[in-house]
Amino acid sequence: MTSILVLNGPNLNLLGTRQPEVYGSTTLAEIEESCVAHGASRDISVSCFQSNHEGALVDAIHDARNTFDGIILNAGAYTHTSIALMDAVASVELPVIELHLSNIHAREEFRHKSYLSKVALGQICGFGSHGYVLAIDALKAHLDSAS
Ligand code: CA2
Repeated sequence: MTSILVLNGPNLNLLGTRQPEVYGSTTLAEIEESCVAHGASRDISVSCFQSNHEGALVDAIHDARNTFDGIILNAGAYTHTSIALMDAVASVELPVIELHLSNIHAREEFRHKSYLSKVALGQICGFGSHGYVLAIDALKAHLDSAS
């Protein structure tokens, strides 16, 4: 069975409580439930983890190597700053889809740069919480075509 980790970074635990005009009104718990349910309907095991700490996200990426077939990563603001996360993604040699709720390219200039894009399989952004489901399907299709 395909196994996917959905990994969320800093401040995403606040989803649904503030800035709904930017990030929507769906909570992280609801997003995680929909990811698990969507995966189950397609014979994909989905596990979810969120942390506000860069090192914990690096550890989760390292630990994924022996457990998961791929990762969906919304690294939040670390997307734009973290060479450590970029190096972690490059080191595990798992397919990683970079995910953003908002269209980072249509926002402030500092959000246009992503260290993760250099090492990710691809990027999905601008589709709100639906992006996670799109990413699960894209990752599954990639894994099926690679096997
Ligand atoms: O659009 C995305 O998913 C982002 O990764 C979200 C990050 C932002 O720094 C990235 O540029 C794009 C911010 C997440 C903050 O989430 C909040 C949720 C509710 C209230 C406040 C912040």
